[in-house]
Amino acid sequence: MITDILSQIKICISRGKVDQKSTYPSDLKGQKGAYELTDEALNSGIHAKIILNEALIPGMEIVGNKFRAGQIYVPDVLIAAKAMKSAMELIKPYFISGDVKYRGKVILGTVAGDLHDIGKNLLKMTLEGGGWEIIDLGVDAGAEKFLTALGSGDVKAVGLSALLTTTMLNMGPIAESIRKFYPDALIMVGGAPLSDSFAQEIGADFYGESPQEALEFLNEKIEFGKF
Ligand code: B12
Repeated sequence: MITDILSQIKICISRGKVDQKSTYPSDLKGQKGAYELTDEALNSGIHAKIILNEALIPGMEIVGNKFRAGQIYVPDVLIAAKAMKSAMELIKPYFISGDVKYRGKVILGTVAGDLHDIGKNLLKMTLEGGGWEIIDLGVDAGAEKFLTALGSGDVKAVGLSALLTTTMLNMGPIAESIRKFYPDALIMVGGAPLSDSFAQEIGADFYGESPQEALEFLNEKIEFGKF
């Protein structure tokens, strides 16, 4: 049954069961992981997009919700991200082959001075999973890096991430430069110390607590013809 394999994949992502070899979590030892199950699902003819939307993204959503509620910790988030990554490796060729069409390009980076990239990487996976092509600037990206990437053309949105109360202050000048040279690009900001009011203060178009919210925001923009 399609729904069985999808819910098994979802469990593997949310519990951080990467593949059959992985010994974590101990109660799933020896069982197939996200990697094998995703492979099986693809081979049985389930569309890559369905696996993404109904298993992988919901799996990471569970992780994000539990992390925010303090029910799991950073190592749990990291192992779940690893499981997601292993499944995404199998899904990616379907994007590249055009089987699943990209909705547009989005630039992501943690802002100047900030090396915390776990949240940004989760955002990347979620948006990629949702059909967006990501230009990943990595960590410690200043205005110049963002502007150079925007120069590659046809970028719909830019996502800035910061985890430090000091580095979040670098978002304002970066957002200002983007506005000046690329007024049509949407600016999304996120990271633990941020808030809606801070986002408004620096003129960002969107602030989200979770990658899923950012995905919904972008998809809505497409539906309402902003792009
Ligand atoms: C892991 C970690 C590190 C790792 C980072 C490894 C890595 N590759 O990311 C290391 C060890 C390198 C590190 C270093 C430091 N850290 Co640190 N670190 C953390 C820790 C434990 C977890 C952060 C994390 O990954 N959270 C999990 C992710 C999933 O959450 P997230 O990033 O918020 O992302 C979510 C959302 O915010 C959202 N999101 C994120 N970005 C975006 C962007 C957009 C556009 C959208 C829509 C959404 C979105 O989506 C994500 C998923 O839901 C926190 C404490 C904590 N428990 O939070 C401290 C913490 C962030 N670190 C802190 C500090 C002080 C430091 C250091 C200065 C320590 C030092 N003295 O050297 C250095 C600074 C390094 C630097 N220049 O950046 C402080 C920050 C305090 C402050 N008020 O600024 C914290 C809060 C710890 C503390 N309680 O003091 N750190």
